[in-house]
Amino acid sequence: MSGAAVPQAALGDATVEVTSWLESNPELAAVLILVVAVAAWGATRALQRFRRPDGARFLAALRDEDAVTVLTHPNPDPDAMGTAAAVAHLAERVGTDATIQYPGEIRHHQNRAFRTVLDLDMDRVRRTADMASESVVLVDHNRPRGFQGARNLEPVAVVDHHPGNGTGEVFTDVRPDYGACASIVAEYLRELDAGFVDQDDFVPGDDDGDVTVPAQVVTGLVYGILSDTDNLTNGASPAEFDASSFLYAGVDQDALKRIANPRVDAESLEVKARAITDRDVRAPYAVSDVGEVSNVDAIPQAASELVNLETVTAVVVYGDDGETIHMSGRSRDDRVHMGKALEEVTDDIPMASAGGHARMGGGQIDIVHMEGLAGNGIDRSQLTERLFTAMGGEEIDGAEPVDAD
Ligand SMILES: [Mn+2]
Repeated sequence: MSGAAVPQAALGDATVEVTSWLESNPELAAVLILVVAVAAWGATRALQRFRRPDGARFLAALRDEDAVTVLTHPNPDPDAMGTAAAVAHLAERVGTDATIQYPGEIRHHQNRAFRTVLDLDMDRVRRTADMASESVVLVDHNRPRGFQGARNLEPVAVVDHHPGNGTGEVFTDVRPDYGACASIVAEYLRELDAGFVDQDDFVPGDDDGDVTVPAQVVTGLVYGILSDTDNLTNGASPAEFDASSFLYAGVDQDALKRIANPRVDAESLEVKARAITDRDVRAPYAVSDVGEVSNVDAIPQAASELVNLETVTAVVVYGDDGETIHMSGRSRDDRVHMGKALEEVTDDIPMASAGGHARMGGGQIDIVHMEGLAGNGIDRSQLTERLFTAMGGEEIDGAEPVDAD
């Protein structure tokens, strides 16, 4: 108890000492007060900046650049493309040139339909030098990948919903608890009090300081949310529902319908038909060689179709583009780990790659290497045999290496 009184007295002494020192040094006291005031002002500013909503901070980060490249991951899906379109729109809105770019390929007819219906301008990049600008904004991923120089690229901003610790130099917003990246950008729009306008009524730069968003961009965000969450049934957080509800008023319902139900091109149908008629069924497994196709995306689609046939529980469909055999496997059979089965089939073939999950797998085999440079490889019918063997869980005899002499 008495211990408490001692520091009290000491503190009192100290106060008296400081006060008398300040009285005898008035100039220093003035400087001290100024320093304290500036520090307090700085701290308040920092706090304001810290508290400024993410949408405003993101917009400010974009405004600071002359031009940005909005970069998606290597195989852009609707969430990546929709987010990229919205970010590019916000950048242009604050006078910053924006180009949407992607490494890799836009695969799957849904993704291509998405790009077409929303009329998205996107360029492919193969190396850092292909970037439209020095400043890069990453969307839907937080570490650059899939092009030459990716490892050394330092993005200026990152907006993503995947786990990872990639950051942007100026702005980072990674929310792994979100089901779609589009929901994050939708939140920015809401914070910025964005208004929605019909596509035809949208005039760039004619918005008197308000953020207006054309229906095309809004529709892209909604479809991004729907496609990343299986129509809000898988991995959706409250943010996806909130964002959908907020964006609803600005959606082009017609465009949304067209993206969700793209017309299947004739070849995809033909390849599916071929996969079914030419299938080799050894119940409960099936293998189908669809021969040469101009669009290899039709192969996984055919595999998804074939595995639904009665009596079939695991299936591999393969075809080629003239140089490379593309294999796609599906399994609804717990005994068949499709990724491992395909891996095993290609194990001793040079330059081949294959893998995947238990229910879904894929692989590519260079035809020349499969047949063997010295004619000591395997042909297509032997590949089919191997596929059945692997699905059946048996060991595969490697191709006998034959001496060239
Ligand atoms: Mn995503």
